[in-house]
Amino acid sequence: MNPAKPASPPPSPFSLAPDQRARCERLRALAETRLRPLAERGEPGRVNRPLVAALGELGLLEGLFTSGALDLCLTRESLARVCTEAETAFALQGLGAHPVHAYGSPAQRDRWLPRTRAGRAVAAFALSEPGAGSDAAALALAAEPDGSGAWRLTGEKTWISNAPEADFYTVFARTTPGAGARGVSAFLVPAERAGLTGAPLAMLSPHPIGSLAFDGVRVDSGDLLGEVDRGFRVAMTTLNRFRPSVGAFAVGMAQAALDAALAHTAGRDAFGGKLKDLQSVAHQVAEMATRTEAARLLVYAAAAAYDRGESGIAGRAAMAKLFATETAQYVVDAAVQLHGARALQCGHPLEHLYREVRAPRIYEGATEVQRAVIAKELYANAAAAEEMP
Ligand code: COS
Repeated sequence: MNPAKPASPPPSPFSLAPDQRARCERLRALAETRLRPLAERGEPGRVNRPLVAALGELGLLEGLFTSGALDLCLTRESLARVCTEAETAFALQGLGAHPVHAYGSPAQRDRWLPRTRAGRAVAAFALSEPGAGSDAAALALAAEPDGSGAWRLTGEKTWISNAPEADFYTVFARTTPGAGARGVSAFLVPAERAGLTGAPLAMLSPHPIGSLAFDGVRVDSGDLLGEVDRGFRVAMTTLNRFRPSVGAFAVGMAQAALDAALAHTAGRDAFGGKLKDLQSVAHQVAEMATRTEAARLLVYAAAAAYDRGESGIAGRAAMAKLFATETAQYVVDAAVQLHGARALQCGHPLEHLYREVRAPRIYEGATEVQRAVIAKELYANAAAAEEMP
């Protein structure tokens, strides 16, 4: 006799629960009807404030601060399948404001978080510098005491998403020269602070990116996020939370490219039949789908491990980000190839995805940095296992 089937099977780590799937469908519908029209009216390389405000009005930004890492991934994947501009605007609010949420004082949180959630204040995360990209601990933006208990920030940040149009920046600066990662502090710097200027950069990435120049910008203890000289941890723990979700963004783009490839190859006549009837084409879409699903599972697993507070989060987040962003590049490229020249025409969804998919292999830690993080953790674990009695 077959055992009775449970009415509602327990949630599996390998597939989403019905309510999670329903939420993803709702998000895709919202992205289609409410967000994409606003994104299409935006100007490439500029902050799209109506789009950010709509993300707030729809209650999506609230989730950046209240939901777990897996929910964050599901939101990013769902938005990315339909509207990458909405996805990125959503994610940047989280990256810039998470340090305020996690490390800010009550005054900082009260001033900035309600407006960020409502989509009325635009946030940015300012870590990279001309001389400190992958080697983030080499950052040189100087925070020098001015004798009154405050600091003056002097130097430059570059490749900062949402700069120079953001309303506030989480800025990482050097409070102790020569101390590497242990001499960095995080500050919340409002855009209107005297001495802070910026310029947009023309990049192969449709979202706004710019540089910031600090000319003796005054910050005091009320602007600190966390403790003096403990800012590197603020940066790294923020990245631990967001790296799997960059992978989710990539999975969403890969799925969109796969969907486009399936539709095109099923309908396109060539060589006396449909493209899909060619084995080389069928095998190609099978490979794209398999890699996309593997990336998705790695992303969900890393995010779920984060939510459960498991150990080894940095390595798992790195694996998810690395594998998913590299996979998305492969899948989008393969989808372009299956479409032929039409996919390269400006305005084609794949032409857009082809430009979007490149940057995530670099930002929030390049693929090579993710490999370094993973290897470091592997060797540390192996050494710890050896020391065990
Ligand atoms: N989570 C928590 N803490 C971390 C961490 C992580 N993922 N990575 C490093 N740390 C902590 C370490 O534990 C260490 O703390 P203690 O000083 O208390 O021991 C400190 O940070 C320094 O760590 P480490 O010596 O490993 O730092 P490195 O200088 O070797 O740099 C990498 C580590 C390369 C991983 C880091 O510079 C990095 O992530 N670079 C990429 C930066 C990036 O993502 N830029 C994009 C910006 S956003 S678009």
